Amino acid sequence: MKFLSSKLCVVMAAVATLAASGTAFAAKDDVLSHRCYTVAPEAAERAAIDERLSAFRNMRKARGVEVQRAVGSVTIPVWFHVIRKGTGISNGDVPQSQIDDQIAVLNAAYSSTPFVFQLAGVDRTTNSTWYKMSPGSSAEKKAKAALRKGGPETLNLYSANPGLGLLGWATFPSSYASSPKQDGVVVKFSSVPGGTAAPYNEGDTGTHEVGHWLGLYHTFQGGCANPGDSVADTPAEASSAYGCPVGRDTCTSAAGLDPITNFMDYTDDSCMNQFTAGQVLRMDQMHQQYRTVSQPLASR
Ligand SMILES: [Ca+2]
Ligand SMILES: [Ca+2]
Ligand SMILES: [Zn+2]
Repeated sequence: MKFLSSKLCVVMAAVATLAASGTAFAAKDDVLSHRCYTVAPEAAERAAIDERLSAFRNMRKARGVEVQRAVGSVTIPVWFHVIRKGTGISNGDVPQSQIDDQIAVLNAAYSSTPFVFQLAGVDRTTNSTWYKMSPGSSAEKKAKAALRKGGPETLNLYSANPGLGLLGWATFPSSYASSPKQDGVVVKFSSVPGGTAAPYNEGDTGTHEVGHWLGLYHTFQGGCANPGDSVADTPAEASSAYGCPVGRDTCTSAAGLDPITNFMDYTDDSCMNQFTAGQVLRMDQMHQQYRTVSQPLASR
């Protein structure tokens, strides 16, 4: 997840507690301290997911099958659910032009990946409670249960106005099996291209949250310690970066400067502009493992 204004890097356990408790979350209302509330799985589950990906990679290599699918070879259908409190852009009624621009931003950001995003449909729901939904709230559960379309392969993108300076949050591919109806991405309505959430109004909240939806963690996941974000070619980073702090190096014992231009950090939209090859490979494998409706692992 991403938040509008931010000084703190939230420990994931604390995030889980907040997300699980609407009351605790609401009590944070005046802090405006975070940009993203996507909750990474616990270490043991992260390790199990990485083992599964590793087994998949090795099996494909042993069979001489291409491990990574070709650029642009996988179309992801996108349902865009506008949750508004009334008509007009100030009520969260994102116009079709901004929805089209958001899809274009996704396709540009993922142009080095197998994925192409194709708008399948748009619906508009007026509900002032859902409009303010926060991560883990009953409003979120109800909205998604009512609106979600498709299976694990379909990206359901909700726009709303969560407050708390919150820009967005997402679910991981591995969560689909246990919570299919909650699967998807939520973004603040004004974070779409041309929205009012500057400096987060170029649509990269969507890019970042879809990265989670395809199995990426934050670049600062795990801080300076291995396995960090489980991607080898993103330099380790001790904490989230904001603005665009060129030259930042929070893990001096680990090679490389902090990956501040990576879509999975917390920097300004104008600062983030890349996924690494390792992230692209991970997203491709996560998608094949958890979001394709084909055969189980053993038969591929
Ligand atoms: Ca890394
Ligand atoms: Ca470093
Ligand atoms: Zn995030």
